[in-house]
Amino acid sequence: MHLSIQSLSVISAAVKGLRMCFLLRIPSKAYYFISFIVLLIFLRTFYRYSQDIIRNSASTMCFDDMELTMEKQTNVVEAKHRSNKVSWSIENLSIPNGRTDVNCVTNWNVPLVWEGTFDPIVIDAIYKKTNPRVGVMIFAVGKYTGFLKGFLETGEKHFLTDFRVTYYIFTDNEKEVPAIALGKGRKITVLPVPSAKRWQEVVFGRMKWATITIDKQIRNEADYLFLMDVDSLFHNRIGAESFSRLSAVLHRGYYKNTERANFPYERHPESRAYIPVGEGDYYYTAAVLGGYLEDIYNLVRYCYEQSEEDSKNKIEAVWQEESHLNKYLLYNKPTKVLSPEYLWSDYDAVPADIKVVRISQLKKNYAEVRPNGGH
Ligand code: UD2
Repeated sequence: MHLSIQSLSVISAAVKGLRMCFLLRIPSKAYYFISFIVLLIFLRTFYRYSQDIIRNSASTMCFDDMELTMEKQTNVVEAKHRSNKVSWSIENLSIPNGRTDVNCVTNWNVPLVWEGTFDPIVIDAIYKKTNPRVGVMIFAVGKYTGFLKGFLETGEKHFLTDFRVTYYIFTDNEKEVPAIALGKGRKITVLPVPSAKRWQEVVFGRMKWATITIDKQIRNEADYLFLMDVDSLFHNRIGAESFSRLSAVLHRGYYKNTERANFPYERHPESRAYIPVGEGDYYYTAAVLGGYLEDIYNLVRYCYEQSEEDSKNKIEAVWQEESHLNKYLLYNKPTKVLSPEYLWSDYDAVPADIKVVRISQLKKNYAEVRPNGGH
């Protein structure tokens, strides 16, 4: 009990007065009067004391509330300053709601990444600590140089924006590589490759030139490496959730309504890309791939060597390098599978399970952009 000094002195004075009356045998009327006054003083003191308690507890509550509001505001400010300004701590870890409408894990128990299954701020902050060097290999041969501007400009807005990124542009026409304003820590390296008479040469050639160039140069310059089609635009954030030893993207055309037996794998046993009916988990696109440099190296070298073997036997797999890629991924399982959010297409309507389109393949006039036309 914390009675004020003033209250205590008033009470003790009243008690003293009462005792005096009692000792001096003052007439009973005066005695009752003084008792009444003492009672009043006591009640008043009690009242003031209880008011103090209420005020004190109220002010403690206000302070707590204020702290909570400040904490919330800090979180809001931090959310606004996401990406490289992020300083997350154990207090502001959020728990993603997860998804129940789609499968978020593969049969071999690696993540299948969808919007809603990770916290973009936290995951970027975790990987940012190691400040990885990211390489992106893109081929722009012949008319495909026309896609570079859109790819690079939107990549600068959405692709691993606070990370160190080098775009390796393989092209037969260096002059057509546009000058794009790049963010801090980001650059373009142009690598010459021969022109092609057939588009098939280019798509197979990606595996060959990627293998050669990793050996010659990129191995010393990147930790993570991506391989992407150039005829696409980034529409939404792609961040560190895409990182793993080997990350592959589900092809939008076959991720939910296609029986495994109907996947467009190479079904001719003569091809090195052959996958028998009854095997295979998913059908992956060759248009977006990523992983540790050495894992991507093993993959591109495998696809290059296998397609060379096919070529010696005058075989071209049904979906070119994508067929060999699917064969490789059947026996070398991806350590992360990315949903078709990571490559959708302007040709197709966006279904309800695709909450975010991160990259979308552009519609193109095949006859116009490919050296030998064709679909
Ligand atoms: C599909 C695949 C693609 C590849 C191809 C093989 C998707 C979204 N894409 O795309 O990854 O497996 O089939 O058939 O599933 N390129 C040039 N110059 C050319 C031709 C191609 O630079 O003359 C490059 C360019 O980076 C392009 C990529 O190769 O983005 C793939 O070629 P495509 O886009 O013509 O192949 P497409 O649309 O059939």
